[in-house]
Amino acid sequence: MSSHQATIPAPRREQGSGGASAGWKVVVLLLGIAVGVLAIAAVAAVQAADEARDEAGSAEAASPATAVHDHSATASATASQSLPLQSFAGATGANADALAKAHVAYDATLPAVPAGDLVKIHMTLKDMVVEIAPGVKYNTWAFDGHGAPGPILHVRQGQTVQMTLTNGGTIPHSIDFHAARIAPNHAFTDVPPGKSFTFRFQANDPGVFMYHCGTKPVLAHIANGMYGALVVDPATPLPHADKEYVLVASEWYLNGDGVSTPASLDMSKARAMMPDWTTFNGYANQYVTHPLTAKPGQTVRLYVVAAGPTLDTNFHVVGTIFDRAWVNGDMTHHQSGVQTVGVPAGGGAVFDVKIDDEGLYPFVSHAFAHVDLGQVGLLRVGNPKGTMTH
Ligand SMILES: [Cu+2]
Repeated sequence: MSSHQATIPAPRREQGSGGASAGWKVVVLLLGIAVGVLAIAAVAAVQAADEARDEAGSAEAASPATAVHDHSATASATASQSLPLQSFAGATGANADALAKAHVAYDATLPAVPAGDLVKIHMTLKDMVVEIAPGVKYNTWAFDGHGAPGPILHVRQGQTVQMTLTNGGTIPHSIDFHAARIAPNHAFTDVPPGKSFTFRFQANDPGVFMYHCGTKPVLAHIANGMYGALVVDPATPLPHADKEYVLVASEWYLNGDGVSTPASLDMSKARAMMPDWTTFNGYANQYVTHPLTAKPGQTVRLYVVAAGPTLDTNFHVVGTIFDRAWVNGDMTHHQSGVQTVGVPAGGGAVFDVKIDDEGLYPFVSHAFAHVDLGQVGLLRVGNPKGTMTH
């Protein structure tokens, strides 16, 4: 993987002889001119980035032909300047609406619990290009060959999970289950390309848990799509729910707009926590175009994981209040009448809403930069007329 080096060692000053002083003056003069030119370029780049963000704010951003900002190359020219990072927020393919409609939304439906005491899971990792927003392609490392997040897993408290990871990629990877109490140095070990590794753990703690690749640098592996959700049902069943959906929140950091050629990870932006897109289940706004559904009066259970790699999700459903919120995935008790719940990066929570009135109910991260970047969807209750206007 490509990792941009953020810190550059300061230039070394050589201990020259006195006869070289005239030469040093010329060098110092040239350096002074170079710093001045770089400062002007930096100001221009900041202005350009601001303009790009303004443009991105308009819904119909056509494919902007913006060049990839090579931070590592530019950074090597100067030791102490912090350089502007270029945002590709909102930059989609030209026919964004048609592309969004054509996109097959990630199926958020919670799958059934497999029968038996032992649940065998086999994932084959693949390097693959996926779409993360209309017309925006990204080079992911995909846990199970279908993009990010990886498959939704569902077991019951007390079942044993047997996990086999086959590495079909080009660098080592691993899998870390937050639901497991197990020595990470044995279970979450790196699997070399072409190899498989199997381990078992008993899912004794109910809740909704993140799983992810734990290979260093973890920031890069999660940012490249290596994450997913595991739901562990309590042995004593929860109150009945009519619909159960799983939402994995995450953010993407792009080194290009991804429109003409697939983007890859920009580590500088990942470190700076400056995402281009934030999503539920890997694709910006997909449940706005393809809403989750329920009938009036039904109880909808939402399992939410914030995969990050870094940012939290402030989960909220517009137009209703959580009837039950199992905060932090603590299934021993729930809160009631809660409006917004913070789901920390690497954490999860479970929410019940019962909505009686037909309508379109947006679910969001109420940290609204996330909505602007794509972490929003709709719960369509009944068959309301019209569309969401805000
Ligand atoms: Cu990995």
